[in-house]
This record gives sequence, structure tokens and C-alpha cells, in this order.
Amino acid sequence: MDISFPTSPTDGLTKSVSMMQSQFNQHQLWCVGFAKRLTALAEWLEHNKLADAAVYAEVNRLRYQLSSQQVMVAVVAEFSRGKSELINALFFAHYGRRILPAGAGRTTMCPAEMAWNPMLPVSIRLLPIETRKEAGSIAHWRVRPDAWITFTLNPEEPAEMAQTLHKVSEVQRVSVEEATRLGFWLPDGPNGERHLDNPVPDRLGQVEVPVWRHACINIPHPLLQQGLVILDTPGLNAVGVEPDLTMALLGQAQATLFILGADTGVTKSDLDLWREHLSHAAAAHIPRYAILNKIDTLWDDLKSPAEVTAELEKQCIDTAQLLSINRQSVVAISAQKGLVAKIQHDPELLARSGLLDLEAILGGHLVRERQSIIQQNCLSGMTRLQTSAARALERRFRDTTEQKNHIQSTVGKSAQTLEAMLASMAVEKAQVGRAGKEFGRLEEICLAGVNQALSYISTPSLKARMHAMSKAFSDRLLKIGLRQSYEETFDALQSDLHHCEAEMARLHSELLLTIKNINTLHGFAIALMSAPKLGGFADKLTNIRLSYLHHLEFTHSWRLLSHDYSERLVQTLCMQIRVIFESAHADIDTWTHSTVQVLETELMERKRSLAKRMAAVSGVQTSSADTDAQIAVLDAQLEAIRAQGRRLVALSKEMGSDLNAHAQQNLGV
Ligand SMILES: Nc1nc2c(ncn2[C@@H]2O[C@H](COP(=O)(O)OP(=O)(O)OP(=O)(O)O)[C@@H](O)[C@H]2O)c(=O)[nH]1
Ligand SMILES: [Mg+2]
Repeated sequence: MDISFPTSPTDGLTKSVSMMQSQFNQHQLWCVGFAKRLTALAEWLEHNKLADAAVYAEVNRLRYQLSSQQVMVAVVAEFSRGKSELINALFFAHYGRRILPAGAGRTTMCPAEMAWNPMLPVSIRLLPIETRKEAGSIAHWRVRPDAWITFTLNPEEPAEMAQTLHKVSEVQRVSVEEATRLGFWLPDGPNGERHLDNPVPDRLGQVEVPVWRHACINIPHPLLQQGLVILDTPGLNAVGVEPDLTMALLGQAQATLFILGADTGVTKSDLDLWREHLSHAAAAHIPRYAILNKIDTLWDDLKSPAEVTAELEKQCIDTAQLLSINRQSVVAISAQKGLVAKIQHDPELLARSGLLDLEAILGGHLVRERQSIIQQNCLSGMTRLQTSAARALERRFRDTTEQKNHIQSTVGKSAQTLEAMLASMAVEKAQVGRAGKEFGRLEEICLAGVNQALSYISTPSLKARMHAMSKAFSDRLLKIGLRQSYEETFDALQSDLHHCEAEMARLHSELLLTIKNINTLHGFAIALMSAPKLGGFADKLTNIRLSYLHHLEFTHSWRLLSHDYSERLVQTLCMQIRVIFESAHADIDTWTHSTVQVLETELMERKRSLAKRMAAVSGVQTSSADTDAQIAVLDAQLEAIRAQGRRLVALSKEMGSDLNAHAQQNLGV
């Protein structure tokens, strides 16, 4: 993959590869190495006829995982703390100027995601604010390209590009009625008092609202190219902030940077924001860094450097204490000086800005995060591939050995004996036929059990639960009892997952017992995969449950009085729950598919082996020279299978996993 910087007018700086990029590059190397080994394994499986449709599907899934894993970093803060400036300094200094608008007062008016998708033009896509009048969360609008307005960007013309990106700051004046329809005006309190968070109308009774609801900036950058997605957010305490943004996007982020001003310290509104969006249990699972920005405001020529450093350190310690995080998670920087230093190629100022420390932390974190996601997913997929290949090799080895034993047993046998052998094989054939029927029944049991398990997490059941919750959000006057409905729905969802897993475990025990009988009675060696575990999905559900809880607290309940707000909130919530249930469904489908495939392959291979043995006995020449030749061919085949086994062991080691000892022993390697 090409990881050079995009061409820009300040190429000098772009050549000084930052620490963050070099860490990402290391990870990229790891991914490339892993992808190469995956290709080697896939080719080897194909060459040795060990690949079937399930193997191809698994290989493609792993390739997709390697290429598409995104890591989202959300930059969150009150307005004017320097979020956009920090993004400029971290990612866009090589354009030689400020690219995202950053200025005093409220600047960024809509959440802006920066990512790189080579299939799309370099552009900014904007979702008009009017879409808030219609139902649908941002996730819903994402798949409606016609609703977005696209402006192309020219990376060769940074000034022009910056001007187009100013759109994220655009505002318009609308009547209070229109602002209410758009969700920027909260209803009056029960006694007619105006809500304090509402904007102040001008002389014409109009208020300012953003022009755009969401921005997606598609821009080439080495880090974005490698799956990093940066989310710039408007000051979060604003009225009308999308629940989609706060919940879904922050929930998706793998790291959050919470920006504070060293000039102001941690203010009450910073603390409110932290408590509301970032301190709850679900958010605490995501690495959070507090970035003490604008440290240049503490640089004071009248103080000694030691005094300035001590003052800064005290601020970092205080910040860590106030936010209840480690001191190591607080990073002091000056985004603005970092940007200037990069543009003016001033290494001293760059070091003083603290930006390099932040890049190092961020790079290291992202690499670890991305690598762990990939390792978890890819290594387990790789193990599945190796296990299925080993199983196929074992089967071949067993059949060839049996064939050889049969031929050896024909040596010097009379015609009557050979006939008797054929007769016994005919009996075996009938037996295999009967086993085939049992396999059919086994498949039926399997599919019926799976259907039963899936009924707990199926779309109709989920829809009914979601409907009940949506109703609770929209119906209740002053939302009394909403919390109870919310808890009840989540309890029910957890119990659905639990019942589904329990049914799969029951099915697994039943199948295991039947398979054991078939193995003993008909001489098969079928191995059943362990039942799918849904604990990971239950954990995700718990995280979602926790992350929305604070919306239901009394202090926030006034927001829920706005019908549009609560509708968007519940839509986002439902969408996240649906994703979990669909993933659980997909896992069970994969398990079912593989189980049925194992049964069918076992039966087919057994029939094939029996046919070969019958052919060998019927065509046997009593001359020992012919028998010797047949045995020599089979010996060569056995050696070839052993060699394949050794190669598989070696490939597994290269992949960082070991083929299980049982398979190695069976293959004699
Ligand atoms: N002195 C100093 N000023 C900074 C620094 N970082 C940002 N600023 C200034 O602070 C102001 C606000 O910066 P922005 O990047 O627009 O802040 P923001 O958090 O994105 O604000 P919103 O978009 O309104 O939510 C701008 O004038 C920046 O130039 C810094 O490190 N030092
Ligand atoms: Mg901004």
C-alpha cells in the first residue's frame, strides 16, 4: 500500500515522518505480513484441494477484516477549546495552512468526520439540517446518498480547500417555530418559563441554527488511508446536539480526546460535559485522554522555565484528579504553536508544543487497538481454516490407510475369499446408506434446533421489543416510568440472548450424543464444533444500556420532552441493538453452515473411499507383483499426505498458532 503523503505545496515537512505515522506503518507492516501468510495458506489449501466454499468465504472475510478495520478517534470538548486546531496540527499541517476553520466563539457547527475512501472523490459531503424534520438517525441518512450535497476538494489548492471546508461553520437565521421544528428550541417549562439553554432570538425573533447536520470529509492522508477516522465535534453543550452524535458516534469511537484549555482550567461546563458524555461506565471502557491545550498561554517570559513547568504539571495533576483519570492520560499541548511549528519547520517550537508527545501516545494506542481487534478476529478465523484443513487431511490419511490394508489383505486370497470381501463391503455400503439417512435426520435436528434458537433473537421478536421501547419513549407524560420500561426492555433483550445461547448449547449436546453413536456404529470420526457463545454480544448490550442511562436521569429528562429528540435517541438506540442481534444471528448461521458442511463432506468422502476399495478388490489380480505396485502407489499417497500435514504444521506456526496435537498425531507428523 502506498503510504506516502499526498502531494502538497509543503512537501519538505511531509517527508519528516511523524512518530504516529511510523507506529502506524509498523502496524501496516504487520498487516501486510499477515495478509501474505493468509494468501500463502489460501493458495496452498486450493492447490491441495482442501478448499471448499466455506474456506473461500472465511479467507475473503479475513481479507476484508484486514483491509477495512477502522479506528475512530473522537475529539470532544466545549466550544473554542481548540478541537479543530488540534486536528489541523495533527493531520493537515502539510498543507501549509489552517485547513479546518478554527476561531474564537462557536466555529464548528456540525460534527465532521474525516476519513479516506479511495472509491470516493476528495470531497466534503454535507447533510442539510432540514433532514432533522424527517424521521431517521444519521445512520439512516448515511445510506441515502441523494440526501447529501457534495463539494469536491482540490488538495493541490489548500486555500480553496480551506474555503470549502468553511461550510462546517455555516449558520442561518430562522424563526423560533422553524428552530423548534429543527430541534434547536426547547419547549417552555411546565409553568411557561423559557428554557435557559435556548438561544436568544434577535430583534426579528429569529435564532441562529446550523446549515448542515453532518459533514463527511473524504481526504487522502496516510493515517486516514490506513483506517483512522477522526471525528471533530461542535461544542457539545449546545442545544440541539444530535443524540446520534453523542451516543452512536462516541459509542463507536475507539478513543476520545477531551480537550481543555490551559488558560481556563477545568471549568464547570467542561466538567458537566465530561460527566454527561464521557465519565459513565460504558465510555470508561474506551481510552480517554484529557488534552490540556493552549499551554502557550502559560509561557511567561517573566517566569523561569522551571516555574512554568511546575505550574503546568500542577494543572495536569489537578485535571487528572478532577476527571478521575490517570496523570498519564493527561497531555499538555499547544495545538496552535504545534501547527505553526510544523508549517514554519521549527523543531524547537514543535518540541515545546507537546504535539509530538501526543502523536506518540495516539499512534501507540491506535496501533495496539487496531492490532488487537485484528488479532482477535483474524487469528480465530485462521484457526478455523487450519482445523478444517487438518480434518480433511486426517480423513484422506485414514481412507488411504484403509485402502492399503484392504489390498494387503487380498494378497494370496482365493477367489472365494475375495468374493466374501466384496460381500462384506456390500454390507458396509448398505450400512453407509443407512448412515446417510441418519445424517439426513441429524441435519433436520440441527436446523430445527437452530431455528428454535434463532426465534429468540429473530427480527419479529426484536421488532416487538423495540416497538415497546419506542412507545415508552414517545408516550409517557413527563416520561414517568420510562426508566422502568427501559430497564425491562434490556432485561428482556438479555434474556433473549441467554435463551438463544442455552438452546444452542442444548442442541450441541443432542448432536454430540447422536454423532458419538454414528461414529461408533458406522466407523465415522466426525468432530462437532463447540456451540457458539453469545457472551460477547451480551456484554455489548450491557455497554449500550449503560451508555444511554444518563439520558433518562431526571436532570436530562427535559430534553426527552422534545418529541424529535426522543425519537432520534430511540432510533439510534434501536439501530445499535439491531446491529448486535444481527451479528449474533450471523455467528449462528456460520456455525450451522459449517456443521452441515462437515456432515456432508464426511459422508461423501466415506462413499468415495468405499467405492475405491470395492473397485480395488473387484479388479484385483492375484499376482503379487500387481498388488505390490498398488501398495507402492498408496504408500506414495500416504507420504504425500504426511508431507502436506508437515507443511500445514509449518504454515500454522508461521501464522502464530499451533495445529492441535491430536491432528498432528493422526497424520503422523
Ligand atoms: N493560544 C492558543 N490558542 C489556541 C490554541 N488552540 C486553539 N486556539 C485558538 O482557540 C480558538 C478556538 O479554536 P477552535 O479549534 O476553533 O476550537 P474548537 O474547540 O474547535 O471550537 P468549536 O468548533 O467552536 O467547538 C481559535 O482562535 C484557535 O486559534 C492554542 O494551543 N493556543
Ligand atoms: Mg471546531
